[in-house]
Amino acid sequence: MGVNVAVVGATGAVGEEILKILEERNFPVDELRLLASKRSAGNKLSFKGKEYVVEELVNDSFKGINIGLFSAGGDISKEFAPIAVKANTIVVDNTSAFRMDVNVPLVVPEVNSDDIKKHQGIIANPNCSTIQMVLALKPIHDEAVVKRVVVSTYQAVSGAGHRAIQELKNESRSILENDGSFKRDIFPHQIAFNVLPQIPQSDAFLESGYTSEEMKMIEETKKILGTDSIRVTATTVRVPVDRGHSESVNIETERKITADRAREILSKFPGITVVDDPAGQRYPLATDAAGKDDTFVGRIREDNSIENGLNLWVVSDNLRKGAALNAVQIAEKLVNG
Ligand code: NAP
Ligand code: 3JN
Repeated sequence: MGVNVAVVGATGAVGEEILKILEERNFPVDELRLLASKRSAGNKLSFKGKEYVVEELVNDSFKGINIGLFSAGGDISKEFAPIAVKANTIVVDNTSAFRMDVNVPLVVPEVNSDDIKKHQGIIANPNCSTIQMVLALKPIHDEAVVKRVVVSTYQAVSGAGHRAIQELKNESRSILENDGSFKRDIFPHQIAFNVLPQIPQSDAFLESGYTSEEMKMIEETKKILGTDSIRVTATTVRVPVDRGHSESVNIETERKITADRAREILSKFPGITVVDDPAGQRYPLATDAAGKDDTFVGRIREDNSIENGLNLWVVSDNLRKGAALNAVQIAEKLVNG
């Protein structure tokens, strides 16, 4: 039997990717409801060759819906996820609204799929930068116990939605053509031909000097790996890349793990492809990861400045494994067990 699915935020960068992935993976969709704001109500989106009309998200939107895939921002999730749960819809939430709630599992299926069973109506999808990092950390943690992580991210503009992708294109064109027409809307500074050490672009910094994106990586990693003892520090950075987040991950472990052994266990881990051929100048690239499902790991080498240290370069498609694919994989686990 099929599943009745609602996609909340269906017209967004993540929502559109969810539709693509449901179709590609032949998710057993029976009824499909596409929900967004009043602005896009009436627009048409296609799924498996059929056109669907986008509806405005309202309190009644979840009648008869089994699974709701939410990606319309935290405020919308806070308001409508409880309404959906009351209507017997299981919510897979792509926002930060419930990620740190003790009653809400935070899941990367390859890492902690058993946590799904503890859900009380809502399952949270982690932040994109966390997902790709914990995938790489998990096999190393199981082998050598991760003590500390120092991560710097290089995040694509698509992480900030449709309008951010357009802003990078428009600003790049305007600079190249020197036409002076460009007006900034999303990013606080020039993003074209630049690097901004601030994600998200709209929030103020926290009193600690960290951004909320950095705190998400720190807190979510502990929750997914099920330990408070991993110390994480993060610097999250926006780069003028369309799609694909890259991360430099420095790891300190309790036990020694050689680069060869790390290469071996990472290459066996589901959802990871090792691309690590320095002689051939082959390493993970955002342009190669875009459109792919796997998370790519390379530049695997020992950090000789400490006793048990390792450096990795980790790249993944932020809209796929970082958001839509991970959410659909959770939905698949709900359906297939
Ligand atoms: P986006 O391209 O700007 O799309 C936003 C979506 O939310 C659109 O479908 C929009 O509908 C809908 N929306 C906005 N206000 C709404 C309202 N009042 N009622 C119903 N729908 C509304 O953004 P995006 O990149 O897809 O991201 C959306 C959200 O997903 C983010 O805010 C974030 O919480 C989450 N996200 C998570 C990750 C992750 O790391 N897991 C990554 C990226 C994003 P309209 O077309 O009607 O405006
Ligand atoms: O900017 C990125 O690369 C990822 C952005 C994720 C994001 C954007 C707006 C709101 C989130 C998130 O998933 O943490 C949120 C949010 O839900 O807080």
